[in-house]
Amino acid sequence: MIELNDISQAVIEGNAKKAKELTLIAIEKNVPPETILHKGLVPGMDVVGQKFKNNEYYVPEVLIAARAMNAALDILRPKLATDAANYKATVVICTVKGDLHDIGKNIAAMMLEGAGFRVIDLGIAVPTEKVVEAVKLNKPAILGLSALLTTTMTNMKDIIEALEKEGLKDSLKVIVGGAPITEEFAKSIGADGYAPDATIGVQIANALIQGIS
Ligand code: B1M
Repeated sequence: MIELNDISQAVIEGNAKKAKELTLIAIEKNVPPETILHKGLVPGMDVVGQKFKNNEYYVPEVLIAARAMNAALDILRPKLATDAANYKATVVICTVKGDLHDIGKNIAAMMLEGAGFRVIDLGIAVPTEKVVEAVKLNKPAILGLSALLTTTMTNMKDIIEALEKEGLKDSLKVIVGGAPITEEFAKSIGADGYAPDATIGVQIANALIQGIS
């Protein structure tokens, strides 16, 4: 019997091999991918975050744990994906300039894909001009922005201002997320939605595209 706690533990230990193996076993045993994500992997990363905060873990341990988490997410991604013909709308998503944190952004991207969105993931530390370029090119209904640092969250404002300047802001909705982001901050920079977690991100994206159509 696969224990979701063991999956959490593999992330906490930064054991990518074990995290992947246990995720595969859980899938074979028909544990729903959403359960593996929310009851196995994410709680493991929460513990890592606490340990980092309490100076029990330092950057190398956190990095190793993040690799284990991302390795398991790679296995879950296809299980959550929707078939291309049924896409609801396009989402462009990224972590903003100066910020290397991608776990939350990857989860948000995966959950949106699973909910039927076509997701174009620009990656991490994406310069504002690249975001604007990607919006021009892909004409998404939603732009998802992630920032985990108080020093990089202000780059979200720069992106929204750049979109306004280019006349692109009215054609899409911006959802912001990441640990330091709040509803107030989101409102203050002119974002259309604040997603404290990926599930709420999907709910907001669904609500916003209904408003668009
Ligand atoms: Co960093 N780090 N880190 N780190 N790191 C934090 C963010 C920090 C809070 C830790 C702490 O001190 N307690 C702190 C920031 C402090 C601050 O700004 N006030 C911090 C720091 C200081 C740093 C460095 C500066 C450390 C250093 O070098 N001395 C450095 C900065 C590097 C950089 O970005 N330029 C750094 C580096 C790293 C690692 C590389 C080691 C690693 C990242 C690896 C990776 O991502 N591949 C790392 C990690 C892992 C963390 C913590 C421990 C965990 C973050 C995480 O993955 N959480 C973090 C502590 C914390 O957040 N409590 C910390 C799990 C994830 C599932 O949650 O990302 O919040 P989250 O995503 C959620 C929601 O926010 C939301 O949905 C997600 C899923 O539910 N969401 C969205 C997020 N984005 C969304 C977008 C959407 C929708 C929803 O769009 C539609």
